[in-house]
Amino acid sequence: MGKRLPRVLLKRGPIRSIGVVGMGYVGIPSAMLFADANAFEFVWGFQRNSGTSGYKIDMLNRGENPLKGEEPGLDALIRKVTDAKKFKCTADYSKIASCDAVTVTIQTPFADAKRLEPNFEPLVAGLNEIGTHMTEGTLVSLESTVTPGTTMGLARQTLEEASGMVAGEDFALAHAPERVMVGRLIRNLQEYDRIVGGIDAASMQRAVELYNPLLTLGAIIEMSATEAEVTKTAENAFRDLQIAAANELALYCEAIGVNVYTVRSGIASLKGEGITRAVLFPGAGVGGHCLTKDTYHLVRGAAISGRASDYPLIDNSLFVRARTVNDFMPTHMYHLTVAGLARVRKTLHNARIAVLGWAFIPNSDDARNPPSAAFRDLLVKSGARVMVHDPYVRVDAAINLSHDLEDVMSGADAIALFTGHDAYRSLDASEVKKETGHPHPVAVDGRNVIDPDRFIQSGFIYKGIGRGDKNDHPVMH
Ligand code: SAJ
Repeated sequence: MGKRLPRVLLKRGPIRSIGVVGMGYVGIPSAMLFADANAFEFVWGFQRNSGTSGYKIDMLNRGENPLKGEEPGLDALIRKVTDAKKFKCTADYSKIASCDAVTVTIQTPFADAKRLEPNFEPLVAGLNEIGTHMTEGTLVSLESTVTPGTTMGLARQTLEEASGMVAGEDFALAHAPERVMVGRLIRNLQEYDRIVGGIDAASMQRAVELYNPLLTLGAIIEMSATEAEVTKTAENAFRDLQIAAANELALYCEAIGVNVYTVRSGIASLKGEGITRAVLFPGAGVGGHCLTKDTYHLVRGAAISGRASDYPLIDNSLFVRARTVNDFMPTHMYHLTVAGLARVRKTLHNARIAVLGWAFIPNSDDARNPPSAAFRDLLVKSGARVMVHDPYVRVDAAINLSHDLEDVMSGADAIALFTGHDAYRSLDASEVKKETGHPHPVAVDGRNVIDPDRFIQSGFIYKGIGRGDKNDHPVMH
């Protein structure tokens, strides 16, 4: 650690002004919480004035919330801090010169996940802007989910080249990954423990000074910047792995003709001191913006670290295998649909299939990387006509997405449940059958939301993920 940085930070004094780069699901709530904290005087929200998201600048400056979906407390907080003139959104990155601390909340998608090719372009562009304008003693805190090694590598190099300064000597650098979830952004930022990884002790201390005022129930957990990057990507890789284990168990139970949910609750009964069996839920696949990419960031960290090790790179990684299992589930739903139709001597060619649920999580409009998309592609390739329903996701003619459930189910040879929206839990089997107009429509349940016996009794051909006990039921006439 450089000797100079502690002196530089002492001279700069406490953090008073903060810059948050990237006004998205993470940047907006954190900027508002920083602005609302008594410890700080002012927050700049930085947003590129691009065609797709430039509109957020004026909205935020009018005290309006550009994020879709319900976010408890956020609307009021945006109005409060803009009225109090403690927050302003701008596309003018030169204001970074007045910020004591700058957090970076820019998305880090993959260009090609399977080939471990991330798209760090937006991140590097943001870091260049920061490097160009930041002043001595600034703390830069990278919050985006990145490949382990990025903070000490690409981020540090970009900031040093753009600023002509040295990290750990002239400016502080840390990685403090976000753990927010749609629908509970504010609460997560205040109540979850915050992983803070400084590149050195002085950077760590400065980052703790920045994040402490945000926390109500959460505590700061200190570690190195690279350990923080591994923690974030691994916590999602582990969740993906647990889901994959549940999915493989479901396929197993179908193979031997038993009910995976009975087995699941049997396993969960083994508990007690130090015993855990976190069996998550099998389903039609894993979507969203986190679990679908963070495993590849984790594995890529080992691939680019340059260290010789026994780590089983991408082809043999357990975590990547889990991704393959989860990505197979929409194909399994396709196989169940084909098998269901075959029982009434139908094929997918010209069949009408109703997909119920496009959002990747229940009761949400978030449709990032939805497993239903892979399913729809397979159906279209097989010559089926696909109608999609989702009560939350906006209507989309390109995928025949309608909010009219009756219309979507009308004439359907099969319905496939992809999202566990509450609305689907109350579907009445005889009503649905009437809508389809067929004596033996197929029902494929990817989220365990319908009662198999009710649908079977009504004449449906039922197929459910993990329902080996029901999937070969006799057809009721
Ligand atoms: N899923 C299953 N079975 C399960 C749980 C989820 O198939 O038992 C599927 C969901 O249907 C969805 C996908 O996995 O398609 C992802 O679901 P998720 O609940 O993990 O939601 P995410 O992607 O929003 O994950 C976020 C993560 N949070 C952050 O990255 C900050 C994750 O770490 C959290 O554990 C998760 O929220 C959460 O617990 O809500």
